[in-house]
Amino acid sequence: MIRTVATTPFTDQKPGTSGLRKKVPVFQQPHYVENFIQSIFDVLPAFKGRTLILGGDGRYYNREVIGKVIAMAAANGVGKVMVGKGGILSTPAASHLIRKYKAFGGIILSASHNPGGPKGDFGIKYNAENGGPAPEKITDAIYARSRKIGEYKIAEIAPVDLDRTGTVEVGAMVVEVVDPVCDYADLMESLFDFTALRRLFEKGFRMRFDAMHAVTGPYAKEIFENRLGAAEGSCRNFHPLPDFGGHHPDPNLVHAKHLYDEMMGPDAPDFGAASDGDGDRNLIIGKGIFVTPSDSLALLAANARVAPAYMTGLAGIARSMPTSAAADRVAHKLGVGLYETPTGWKFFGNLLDAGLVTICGEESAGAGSSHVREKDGLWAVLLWLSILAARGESVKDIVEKHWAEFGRNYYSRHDYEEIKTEQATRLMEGLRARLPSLAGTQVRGLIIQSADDFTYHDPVDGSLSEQQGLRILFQDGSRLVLRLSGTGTSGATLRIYIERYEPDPARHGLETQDALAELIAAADDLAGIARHTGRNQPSVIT
Ligand code: VG1
Ligand code: CO
Repeated sequence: MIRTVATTPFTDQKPGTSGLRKKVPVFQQPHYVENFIQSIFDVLPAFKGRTLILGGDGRYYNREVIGKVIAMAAANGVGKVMVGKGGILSTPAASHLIRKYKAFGGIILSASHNPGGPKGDFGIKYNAENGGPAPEKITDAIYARSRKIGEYKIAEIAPVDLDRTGTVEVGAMVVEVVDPVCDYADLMESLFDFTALRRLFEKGFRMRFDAMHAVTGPYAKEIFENRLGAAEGSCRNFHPLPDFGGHHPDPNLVHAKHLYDEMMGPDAPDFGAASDGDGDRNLIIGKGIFVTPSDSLALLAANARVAPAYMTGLAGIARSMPTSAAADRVAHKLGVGLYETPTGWKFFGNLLDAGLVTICGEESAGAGSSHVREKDGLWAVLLWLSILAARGESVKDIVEKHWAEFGRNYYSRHDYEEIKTEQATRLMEGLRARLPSLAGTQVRGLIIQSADDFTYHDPVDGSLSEQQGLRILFQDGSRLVLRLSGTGTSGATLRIYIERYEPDPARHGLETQDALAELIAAADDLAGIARHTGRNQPSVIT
């Protein structure tokens, strides 16, 4: 039986950089989830009778919301829901299923790298038919609808057993519970030379993969240990837990410090990697060297031809604006286009769909390719392994040779988390107002060449996205970027991206924070970070 339930709108259901993210108790308010899901169905074009992909990163409240979405999909005329067993699907795996089974879209339940648990974060994201996060046109429409919604439809059904694969009928709709790993692992096997990778492990290559008690555990076990023969125990923290074991599933040097310490230690394996809550990010650490995500993107692009899927070369490379220009130098050498987009994977979708780019990446530990429409943590790890297998050199040697050839983009991001929203707004507005007068002036001995607020013109659909980050470009090619996070769930997070290019190989061995010290000081002079926020240092440095 289908019920139509009267409801009143919430005013805060505006999707951010990657879907709607809030604290769990916010989602637990009566009608909150239902309103948002109905808003999605209300704005989508014809989907009646078609397939919806559904899954999440397994965090607290995942199963409850899966149940609600199934009941609402049945009431709204969806033909079939394909849901990962246990309600689990990594974000890249969901993207793949949407494409493979020609679904009209997918609903992914995740707050990615944010902590989970009853007081932690939760999130809902809609992905479109191409497998990618809905573009702003759709998320704006969902938000507009959520502010007017007066009722939603839900079917009264017996709960579906999510722990048993197979097909059940739910009213006029079919629910298929699928193995979340198999199709994705097959996709990886189609892109990379698994025989060559197996040989690498046979020769004694040691890796450590930390799934951080998040969604990639079962995927990593299957791919690295079962299919590629990495030693048992190569994957760590591989049981997905609803609260990620009380940790923060963010693969960076703060939250994956244990991995970093191991990789810097005397008995370090050859290669270390980790992924985030929903499996779309990657952290890469070699023996004795951390690879910044911006460098990793450049290296993956420069060496991609070692993998069968990219043997014929890349169509182009895209990076988010705050990501370092290391990839630009690679694109230049390869003679392919380089596209600079706003932060968030949704902006890569059009470029990938139009065949303009093959590899994309963000400074926030995201890299991916045209194989899906999301960033993909395990894909990045597999491409790294492919490069290591083909070149037979260490991560450190490969990175240092890359710098010697292209120069090094020293790069760091400083995050000021949970500052007061008014303070963050005042800081950004103050600097934005001064941007037009900055060109030609000096700060800390550095001459400012230009300053602006990044506007993106999508070359495919012509859409415009404004206010995507304040940029200060210096005459020597250095750069500062400031923007506010669109994924946080309490207060505001200020992100400062700092970059300096160093062509001279004799100066490639500096400590990153030392190499950037002047620029870091310049950022404070320009934006008054300490003055506005009362903080003397960032909460997280990556
Ligand atoms: C952050 C990152 C951005 C990334 C987004 C989603 O957004 O900076 O590059 O695409 O998270 O990643 P923001 O607006 O907080 O800076 V994920 O792995 O959380 O889905
Ligand atoms: Co993520």
